[in-house]
Amino acid sequence: MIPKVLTIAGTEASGGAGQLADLKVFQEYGVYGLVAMTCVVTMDPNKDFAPSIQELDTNLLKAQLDTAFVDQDIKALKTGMLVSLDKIKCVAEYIKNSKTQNIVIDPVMVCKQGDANFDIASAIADYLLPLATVATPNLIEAEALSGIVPIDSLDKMKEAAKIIHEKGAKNVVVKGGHRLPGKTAYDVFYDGVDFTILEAPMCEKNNNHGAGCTLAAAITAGLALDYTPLQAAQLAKKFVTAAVEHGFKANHFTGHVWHGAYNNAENRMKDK
Ligand code: PXL
Repeated sequence: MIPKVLTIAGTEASGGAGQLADLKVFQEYGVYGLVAMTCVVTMDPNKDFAPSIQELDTNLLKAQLDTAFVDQDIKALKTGMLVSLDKIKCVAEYIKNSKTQNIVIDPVMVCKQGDANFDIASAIADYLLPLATVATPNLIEAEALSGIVPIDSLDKMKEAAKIIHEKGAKNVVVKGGHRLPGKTAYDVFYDGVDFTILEAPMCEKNNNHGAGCTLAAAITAGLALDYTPLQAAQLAKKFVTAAVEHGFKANHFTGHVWHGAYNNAENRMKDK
């Protein structure tokens, strides 16, 4: 049976990040993607592509989760932008009551206007980290979750990973990606005992919108295929590195990763 994999996150209208990235990654991994949408992110071409977030009603999120969990056969799931305290609590309840064992928490902290990021960070720590098979903070999120500020070295990434593990995540991947200076893109994997540094040459081109979501989605799909968390993270690193290397100018404001790069998906249907 093809494993079902669910993303509980926001959609992003330019196509590179959020659930759009997740679903594209799931398809590349050969798993069956489902979506429960929390919000719609749009960018305004008349305001330098400034993003705005429209949150969906929490009852509509619940209805989507009821649909997705109908037979309790979701092999793995991922959370992304959850926007509000209300939704974080709702999603935590559904995860706790589900039979799904492979839970990836991508602690996206952007929230609707009015809520402090601090509230979102502490709600993610309280309600979601204890449920995480793997948590995948980027450096900013890792700073908010660990209190280590700034995280500007591999050692500090390791320290933050330890604290986030102590808050309940069984495994932690701190995504350094392109944010640390130098010629190598580092991520730190920690399972509570050992650290594994994931590395790839830094890509100079900067077409990396969607990279964080892509890495987390790839880990989720890997867990659904029965890779261990470390194996899933290592394969995801290769997958996202290819996606960044083949990133492209998706519009005149942003450069996106190409989610199909690892499998050369652009050639799949040619000459058929
Ligand atoms: O931080 C990545 C991200 C997650 N989810 C949604 C997004 C973005 C970034 O643009 O739009 C919906």
